[in-house]
Amino acid sequence: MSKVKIIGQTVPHMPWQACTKPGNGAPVWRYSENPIIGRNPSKEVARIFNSAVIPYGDAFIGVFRAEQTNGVPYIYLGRSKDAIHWGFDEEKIQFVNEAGEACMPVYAYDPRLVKIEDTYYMMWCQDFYGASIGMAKTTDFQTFVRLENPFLPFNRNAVLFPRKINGNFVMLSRPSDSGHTPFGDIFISESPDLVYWGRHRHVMGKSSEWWEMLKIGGGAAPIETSEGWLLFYHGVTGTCNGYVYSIGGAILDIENPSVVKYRCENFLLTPEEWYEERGFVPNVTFPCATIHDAETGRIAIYYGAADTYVGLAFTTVDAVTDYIKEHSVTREADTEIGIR
Ligand code: BMA
Repeated sequence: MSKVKIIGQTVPHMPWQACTKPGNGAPVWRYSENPIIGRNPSKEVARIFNSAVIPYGDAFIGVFRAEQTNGVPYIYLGRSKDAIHWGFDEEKIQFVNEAGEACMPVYAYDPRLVKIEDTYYMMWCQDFYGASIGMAKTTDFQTFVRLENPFLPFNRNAVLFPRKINGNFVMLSRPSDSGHTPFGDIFISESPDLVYWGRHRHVMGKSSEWWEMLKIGGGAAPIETSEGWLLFYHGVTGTCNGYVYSIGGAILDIENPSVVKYRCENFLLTPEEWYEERGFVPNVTFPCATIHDAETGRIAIYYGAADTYVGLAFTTVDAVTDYIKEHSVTREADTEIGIR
């Protein structure tokens, strides 16, 4: 039993591997068989990365960012018994509107997937006169009904919390431009009905740490714990040779998640392995989901690697929250209720 409690379901069949190769810092270690999804994973799909998975029945299901061989990103459904070996549908997800009519985005990428009560919600980045957030819901992974686009363009990296807070749906997002955005802070918004969004607050911004000096963005859906909402996010730095994407960690207040309780000054994972450093876009580790077990406190982090592969890393709720707390540096902009 862990010291810090994960509030959520038990997932005894979740993927797990004890640490055999400790990293030079945070208690987050890679799966020895990474990457778990390689190039050309299915028909007409060149690369799968930046994808979200979730327990489903006694197995797992996921929504996968698939770069088609024609260069257009779309979201495909995948299934797995062990959350490591995945099979993918040959057809992309077919979205419909409330009337059941086809309602396909022009392109779709970087999906996240969250279960709230009996419904699964996915959100992704799409074209709405520029980069912005798309949303859909499903209860059976057969019919995917589009919801209203929550925000105006330009925006990316939307992540819904896995339960309502004070009666409202709550979502992180990262206002951006429509290109390779050279700025970006994480904001939070509330909605009573997933149509009308408001009470926008600032959560946290880039910091003076080298690995998140340029921009940050929400990653995996926050994990509810007895210490607060555990958030794995991405932090970006600029080099003379392009951006580098690392994974960071923070703990947000349970009742008011615009307040950052702890924020780790060190990255939790940064590109080091060949599949993170070499690919379509080198030097990217981009977290989009976790699978976690309330009984053991184990956490599996799914991250896109080099815009080419999917990697898997592990930690435990005790180890990672201790590390985040021991190395926490928060600034006033993190701890204020972000209204100005
Ligand atoms: C971001 C998004 C991600 C991608 C990253 C690195 O702007 O497009 O999908 O992983 O850039 O290319």
